Amino acid sequence: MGKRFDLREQVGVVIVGAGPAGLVLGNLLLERGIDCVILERRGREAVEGRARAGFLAAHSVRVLTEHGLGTGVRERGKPHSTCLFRSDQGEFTLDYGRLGRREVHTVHPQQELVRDLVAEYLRRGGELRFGARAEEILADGRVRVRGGEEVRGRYIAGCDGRHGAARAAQAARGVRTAHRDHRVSWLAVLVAAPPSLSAVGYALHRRGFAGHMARTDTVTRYYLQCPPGTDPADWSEERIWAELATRMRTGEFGPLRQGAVLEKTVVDLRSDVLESPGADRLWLAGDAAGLISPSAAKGANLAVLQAELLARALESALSHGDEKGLDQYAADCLPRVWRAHEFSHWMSGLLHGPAGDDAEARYGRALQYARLESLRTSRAHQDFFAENYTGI
Ligand code: RFL
Repeated sequence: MGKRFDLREQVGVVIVGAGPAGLVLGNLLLERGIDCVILERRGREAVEGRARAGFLAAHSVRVLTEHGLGTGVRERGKPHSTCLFRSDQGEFTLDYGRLGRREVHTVHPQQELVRDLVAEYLRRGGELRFGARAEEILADGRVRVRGGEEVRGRYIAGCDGRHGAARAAQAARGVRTAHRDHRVSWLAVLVAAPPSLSAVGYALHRRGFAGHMARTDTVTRYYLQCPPGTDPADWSEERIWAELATRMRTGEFGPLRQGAVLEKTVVDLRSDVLESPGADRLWLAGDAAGLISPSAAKGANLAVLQAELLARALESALSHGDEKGLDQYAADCLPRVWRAHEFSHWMSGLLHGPAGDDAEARYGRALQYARLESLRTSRAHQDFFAENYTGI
């Protein structure tokens, strides 16, 4: 697909993984005249059909636009700037677009972004091999692909997510990971119905958190907090709508627009960060370098940011022989990543109260409601929220 390199030759950069990180990186490298090849273990249809994120930060949109990748986002994306919080204390909206740096999100489903990026990468003449699973990444720049083939790169960009070969290679080198299991899971549901609210909806409830997020005019994402280990098959459509109605207090605030459930998966809220996103020939970006729980919708945005920084560093290494930029990549990434994690963790504390009714659970829930009340009433808290929610 696209231009074919003789893969026994060395290419500038072998990118492993065709998610947002790998595809943005590939496009940026081609724009800079650097040859690269993307290896993706799945087929094209699976890659382009995988519904995950939807909220692009202003910085991500800027990166896409500045590098000729913003047509789809501009044409089909919708600006978004309001959150709505519900609890037994009532509801309030937070127009974060009018606070902080006045930055807003653009709602553009991840699978559409991926489709745009694949098309543009191929249009630019890039080589993208679907169904090519990297089995092992070797220190000398070779990547062993399932089926026995080897691909060689001056550099390898590990953009293959949390369970990919790049992480395994980093672990084998002794790179450590900082990790938090939030001990919370979400049933993530995609429904064929228009959004029910004009805002992102966050509902706090004794039975657990429920969330509402627009995706397109005809598709909406809902979340229901559920115990870790939940089997999505235990959640029938009736049960999903009944639970959403309870937690989103539709009796008080009005019904949800219902439609067929297109997809339901359980996401365990976990976060981790590799203490180093790379060295020598192997550099990681996106979920491969660190996984962030989806509570603040940061994952895809961090992937775009890291791809942008890594493209710049790889360009100076390959075009000017200057590898200092690659060390700088680590130094530039980690503080931003940690700030995103800190806010994501803060959001998780806001959205998830402890279960049960013992003294510790009651204490934890009271803190959760105090945080919500600060957000409702304090301009300083609202500014903190706006800056961190939209920033990256
Ligand atoms: P991806 O998207 O997982 O892509 C990695 C790619 O690598 C391939 N791969 C391999 N290829 C070759 N060889 C191997 N050995 C390979 N191993 C894996 C995979 O098939 C895949 O195509 O990682 P990337 O590019 O780092 O992008 C990260 C984002 O996808 C992720 O952070 C976000 O989706 C997280 N996320 C959200 N982020 C946001 O910014 N805003 C949101 O609103 C948002 N909502 C979400 C989310 C994640 C969710 N889930 C399912 C965890 C909602 C959900 C439900």
